Amino acid sequence: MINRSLILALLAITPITLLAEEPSILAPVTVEGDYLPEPGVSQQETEEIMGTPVDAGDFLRSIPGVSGTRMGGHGIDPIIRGQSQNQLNILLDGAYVHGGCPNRMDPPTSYSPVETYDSVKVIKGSQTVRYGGGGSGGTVLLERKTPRFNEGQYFRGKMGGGYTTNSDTKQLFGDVTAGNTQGFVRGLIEYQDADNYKDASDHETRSAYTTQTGNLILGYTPNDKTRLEVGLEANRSDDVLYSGAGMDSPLSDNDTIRVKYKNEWGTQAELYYSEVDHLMDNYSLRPLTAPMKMRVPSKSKTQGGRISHDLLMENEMEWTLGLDYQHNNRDANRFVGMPSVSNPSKLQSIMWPDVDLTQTGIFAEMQMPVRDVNLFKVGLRYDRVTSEANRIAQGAMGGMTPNHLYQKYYGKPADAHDENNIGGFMRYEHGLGDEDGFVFASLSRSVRTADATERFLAANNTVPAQRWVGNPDLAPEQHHQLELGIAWQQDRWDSNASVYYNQVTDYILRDRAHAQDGIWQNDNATIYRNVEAELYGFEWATRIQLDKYFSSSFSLDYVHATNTSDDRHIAQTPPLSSTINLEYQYAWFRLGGNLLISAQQTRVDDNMRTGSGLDAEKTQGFNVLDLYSHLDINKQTAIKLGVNNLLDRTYAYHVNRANVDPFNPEPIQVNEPGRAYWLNLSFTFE
Ligand SMILES: [Cu+2]
Repeated sequence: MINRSLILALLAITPITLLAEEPSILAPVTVEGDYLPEPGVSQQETEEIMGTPVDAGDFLRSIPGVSGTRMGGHGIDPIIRGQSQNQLNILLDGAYVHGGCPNRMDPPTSYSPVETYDSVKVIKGSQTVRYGGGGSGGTVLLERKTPRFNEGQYFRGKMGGGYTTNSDTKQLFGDVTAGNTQGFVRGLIEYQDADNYKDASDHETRSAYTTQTGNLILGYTPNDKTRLEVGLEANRSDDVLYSGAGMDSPLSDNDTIRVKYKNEWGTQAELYYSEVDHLMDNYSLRPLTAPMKMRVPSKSKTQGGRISHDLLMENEMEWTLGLDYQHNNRDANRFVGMPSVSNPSKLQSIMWPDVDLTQTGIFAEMQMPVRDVNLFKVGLRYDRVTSEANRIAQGAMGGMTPNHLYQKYYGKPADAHDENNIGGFMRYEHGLGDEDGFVFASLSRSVRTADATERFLAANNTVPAQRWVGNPDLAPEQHHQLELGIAWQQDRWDSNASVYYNQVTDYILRDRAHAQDGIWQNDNATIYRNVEAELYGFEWATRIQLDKYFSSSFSLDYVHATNTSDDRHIAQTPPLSSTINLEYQYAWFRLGGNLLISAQQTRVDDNMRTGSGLDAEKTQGFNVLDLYSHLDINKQTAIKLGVNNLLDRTYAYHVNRANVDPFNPEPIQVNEPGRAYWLNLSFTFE
């Protein structure tokens, strides 16, 4: 359960912070309304969603510059600026939910049906230190913002559903809030059921899933600026099929509890506890083709909190001071059995040997105007990180312990590990005189620690290439980034662009053991090691209002990633890609087309004998056209209708998953769905 001492400690801090800071407070700072689109920042209201995204990862891929890997129908894992997994800080309504699958069948975004959130904010790169250490690639905030009821208002709600052909996806959701000015009760539910889809070559792809979400939020809102919320959320994913993996997942259950508080003096506190139970096997949802049955039950528990305080000083200097804490525990076992047994029970590997990872941080951010038109921002954070694994000496099949594996591949057993990490950023925005726009330069350092998989994974196998072993001695990844950008706006045209250069010390590279000292040159076990790396790229987005009815937008993004220690390409780097959009809007009607163009990717690391073999291959470019429409029938009812992959192209994103199926370790690119028509209906009431 939730660590009681943590809650008490955080609660104890609240009044002290208040007392200490109260005299200098003028008002809490809020930024709202129309403002210049900031380079690298996008905020989307989930009302604007077109079609039925499978999960938040699927939705994020529709944002220019965000890519994602697909292993099946569900659980798309996002990539921003060539960075993924723990290089991104992903918060689900303030909470960290670290998935339960050692093979990332369930990234955090798989527990977040977008319809149950109010907005999705993506901050690319390192522009804030508020949401935890690391986040070198970016921060994704899925947010629920229940508005306070006005006098005489007691009820609001929205219900809807959707259908997508091809995968025969059926979706229903409901969002109902009741209360008054003093408080509210909000209930959110979502249900989705999908069959396998066919790619455009008419090949059926194992991608079916069923997901259900229920959410109850109780809020106390004594005035506009004070609120206390308690949220209980349950997510259930059942019978999720993965064509890109050697196993499927009969169940993934996530429960999350959140407590949030903010007051009129600018203090905010959030506490959360999330628990994931995940199960995957290679026989209950597919015919057994492997020589042995395999079953991997696993668990991930995360608890944490954040308390921060905003101050506006008399010289318009705005400060945010805060403290955060996060503890994650992960445990996973792989059991095997003969094809004749019903429930494999022989412990073959301790995949996650009861791993504890604790991060405690303090942070400060400040921004101040300089001569009215310029802005200076600075942030600094310190994190204390400790990690240890508790089952490293326990024997699995053949008496093999996790420690034996660490010893074999890194020359020593695991030890408790700690880090003291310092990160921060500095950013200067220079207003462009009369024109509405600015240029900026920023420098940042972000430090991300290795996760349970990178540090302690211990999957054994008699065939070396099918072993997968974490490195207990990994140093944290240190990103040093320089970013230059511009944003400007004229009456019909706005545009923003940025270029960045990221020099990474101790980049955590997933590789093969042949490069390790003292390891047989043909041992291709999956290992992790620190290398030097260099990532650079650019993003450009522009939108133009052509006339009263037509608007168009264009985006272009690119990242170039190199392991400079070995002069090798970094695997899983998305290619140059672009989106072109044209939209017509007339009062209650909107019609648009979206073209995604992806270039070929030839900078790959696709050979496990000489490199990591994590890329499936060099990938051809593709382009895909989607059409959408939105019709407001009346104030309450909206219909959306569209078609994805109109030209029925057979294609797969370059980025793919690594297949850790011991019987078939080759990475597989999973084709995207062929042409699919979709319909959404929603009904709003008050
Ligand atoms: Cu799994």
